[in-house]
Amino acid sequence: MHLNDSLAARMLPMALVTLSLALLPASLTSEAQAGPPAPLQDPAGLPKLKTEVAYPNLKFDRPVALAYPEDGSNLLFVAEQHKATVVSFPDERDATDLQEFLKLPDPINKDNEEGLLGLTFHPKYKQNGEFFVYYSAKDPEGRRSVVSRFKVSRDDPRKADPASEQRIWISAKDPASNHNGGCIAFGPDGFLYISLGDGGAADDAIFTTGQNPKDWFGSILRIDVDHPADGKPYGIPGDNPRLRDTKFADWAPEVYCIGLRNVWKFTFDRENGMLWAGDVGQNQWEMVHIIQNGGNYGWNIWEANHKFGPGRKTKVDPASPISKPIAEYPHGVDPRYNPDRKDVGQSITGGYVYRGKALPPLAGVYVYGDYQTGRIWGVRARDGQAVEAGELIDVGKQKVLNIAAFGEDHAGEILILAFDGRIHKLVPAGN
Ligand SMILES: [Ca+2]
Ligand SMILES: [Ca+2]
Repeated sequence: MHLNDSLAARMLPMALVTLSLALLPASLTSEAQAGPPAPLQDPAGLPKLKTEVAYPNLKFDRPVALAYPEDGSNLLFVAEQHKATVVSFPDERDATDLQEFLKLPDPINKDNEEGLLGLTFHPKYKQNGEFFVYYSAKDPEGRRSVVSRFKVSRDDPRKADPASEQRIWISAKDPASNHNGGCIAFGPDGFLYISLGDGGAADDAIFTTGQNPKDWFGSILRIDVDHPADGKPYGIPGDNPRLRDTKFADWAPEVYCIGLRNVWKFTFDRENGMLWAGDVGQNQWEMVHIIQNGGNYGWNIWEANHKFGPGRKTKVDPASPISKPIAEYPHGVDPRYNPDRKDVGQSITGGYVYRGKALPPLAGVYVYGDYQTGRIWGVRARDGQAVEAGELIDVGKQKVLNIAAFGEDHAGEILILAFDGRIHKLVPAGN
């Protein structure tokens, strides 16, 4: 599921032309740095794009998640991180009808990576009115992450019923305010997926959880919210690792995969159901993974394709060998990036595989970005391997967006939620 050495060897020297540094495995990085500058602004096969404001009349406060129900309405819903509200509006360029749908009834923590972080609608929302949120609860018991089920009100589709809250999943106590993951989404299997980071601080030192499958931290979890079992508000899908193979006997039943540092965003490809995750690295590398049931993505032994020093004594979980990312990018300054903006990035924001209609050359490309620098990249996978990759927009030519999240509208067009309070979209760059 990653760019292996044999593929890279076959593609060199073309790799330097068609693949960005972001795709080169560690063994080739030094070679690449010795070669000619890679045209990272002009990757073959990918379109040149720019961003523009998608809904000029609407502003949001720290928008961090966008979702909508399959109920025949044309509404989009946005989670505002620190206001702890979900707002909705009609998906029309000139929309002005922005309404509060939900205000979280319980107090939340509001550090940089805390708040209302995740939002998703039940696949049968039209029938059952259920939706789910992920938030950083400020409980008397201490700091922890919560996934709650709410219902829409009986008499107004634009209002949720705050009294309907049912907490269905609560993390263990979490001493640090960062690395909480916070993304939730239903897979094509109808199960709810939850990302939870390594707890926080540096080096995975608090919980040493990356390679420990017995706890929930450092993982994506998968639960069945429709079939509570064993005294819990949810059931365990029968093909979760723990239940499907005795080699996963040590894994917590909810754990779907391990070895992740902090998956702030993951999404499912609406065409083929593949699960893509942007995993935030520590001080040097950011990475994109294609996630598999039972997968191990290496933290804290690896940071993307690079051995991570503080994790050198960590043992790989014996049930699952480490998979490498399909794409990575470095922190700091890289001279091969365009002359106006050489800083690459510091914090990945995972996006979506494009399945819209407005940008045909982008079809099938996974689009992701960096919160700090506003760069936006694309990677196209074939048979689980990267075949095209590079930057999609020229950040030297436009305002830098602090990209908190990507979204996907009803038609599959990609939206960008930025901390300028706007939702942006991708359009052709023109000449
Ligand atoms: Ca934390
Ligand atoms: Ca763990």
